Amino acid sequence: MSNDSKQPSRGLHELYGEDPIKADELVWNRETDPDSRRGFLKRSGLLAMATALGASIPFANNMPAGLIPAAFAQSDEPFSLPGKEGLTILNDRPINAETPPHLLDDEITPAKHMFVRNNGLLPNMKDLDPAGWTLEIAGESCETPTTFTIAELKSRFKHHTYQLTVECGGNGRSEFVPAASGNQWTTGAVASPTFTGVRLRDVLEACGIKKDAVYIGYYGGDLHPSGDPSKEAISRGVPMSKALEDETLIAWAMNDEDIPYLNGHPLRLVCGGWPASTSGKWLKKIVIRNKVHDGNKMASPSYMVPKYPVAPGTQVPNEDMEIIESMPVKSLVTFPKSGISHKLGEPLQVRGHAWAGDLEVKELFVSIDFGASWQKAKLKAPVNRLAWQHWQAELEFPEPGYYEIWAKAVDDEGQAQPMVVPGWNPKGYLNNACHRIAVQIV
Ligand SMILES: Nc1nc2c(c(=O)[nH]1)N[C@H]1C(S)=C(S)[C@@H](COP(=O)(O)O)O[C@H]1N2
Ligand SMILES: [Mo]
Repeated sequence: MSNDSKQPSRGLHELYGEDPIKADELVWNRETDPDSRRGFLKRSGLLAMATALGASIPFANNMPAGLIPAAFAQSDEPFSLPGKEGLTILNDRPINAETPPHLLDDEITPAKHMFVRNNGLLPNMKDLDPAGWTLEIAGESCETPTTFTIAELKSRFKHHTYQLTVECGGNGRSEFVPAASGNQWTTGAVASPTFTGVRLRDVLEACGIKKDAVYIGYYGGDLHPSGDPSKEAISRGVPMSKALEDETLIAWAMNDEDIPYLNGHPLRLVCGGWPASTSGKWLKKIVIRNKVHDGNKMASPSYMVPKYPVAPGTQVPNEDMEIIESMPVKSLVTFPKSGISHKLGEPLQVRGHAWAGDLEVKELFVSIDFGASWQKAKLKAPVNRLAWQHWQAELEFPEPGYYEIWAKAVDDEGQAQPMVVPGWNPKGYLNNACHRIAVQIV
């Protein structure tokens, strides 16, 4: 196949002419450009866009600010984002980019292939100095509010490393009909790198958890898209039971290196297995709450689904929505890349990963006949709780032609992935339908 990541990247970078885009240009410059209606494409005039498209844009006046022409968005053309390789851009304001399935083939997701999901204006890189960074622990259910430097966190508490699967609650949204608004994630808003840090539990216990504590909430160093400093881009949280789990970390490293800028450097919360919106980036503050945290994007319908099944397109009253907790069972086919040709008579090795929120995946099945029959794949145990699991199978095909390889995971409570898009919901969360890839047998 022609499109591996070693190829010179084409596509979006052409919008910028000769100059490669630099990381700090991705940052909204609040001082010099407070009212700018554009994000990191500010250098790209319409002329540049038209040149890159090879055509003029007759209705250019109607284009919303910051819109990426569909000719670039959601193609599998690699584009350049600092520290990232081969991601597909979905939105430039704020920056959101997902990973094509074949680039998630590694057992541990490399930093360059981890998706990026932002709700607001990125913090300025110069404000992210780990030496000056502090984390405040407070809230009405905290006995002794305390502020820690990263050095203090490192010296006072035991370090832990876990591989943790983080998936955006909206991963798979693009398949819902009628469409839900928001980033049209296909399958790539998921990753499973290792994170190193201290247990949230150890830090909270050192600050004293009052008996009435029910929830924690986080605050990050990014800003609400309006730029209004009194509002947060996002401030979500988890119940105490999840906060106090062994694997819930305040992390400063990912895959033994600094966490990438776009993924929350220098400190982030990681709540594996839950919607990644609970894993606060650029972590500044954690509050211990005596009620369900009420930060931005905790209110219905954000990150909520109906309490009962609804027909597609139903208007669901806010009070009938509930907060998403553990993510559902899901899997990916990460090898081969969809669209390859393969020779008849030679067995085809296929592989991928499977995960199931707080649960473990028990079985993984593959089908080459649109789900009429299923073959059991080899499935490995997770390296630790909340890490994704690797599966592998060898397939044989009866005759030349077009085939799809489908993968279906089953969790340890017996829940399987559906073959079609499940449970329509107003915001398009929790699509865990089977992943499919195409193969030509020749
Ligand atoms: N401070 C902050 N934390 C955040 C977000 C954000 O916009 N700001 N987005 C959340 C959402 S919705 C997701 S899916 C994950 C994405 O993490 P990533 O960008 O490192 O992949 O971060 C979460 N934490
Ligand atoms: Mo998300």
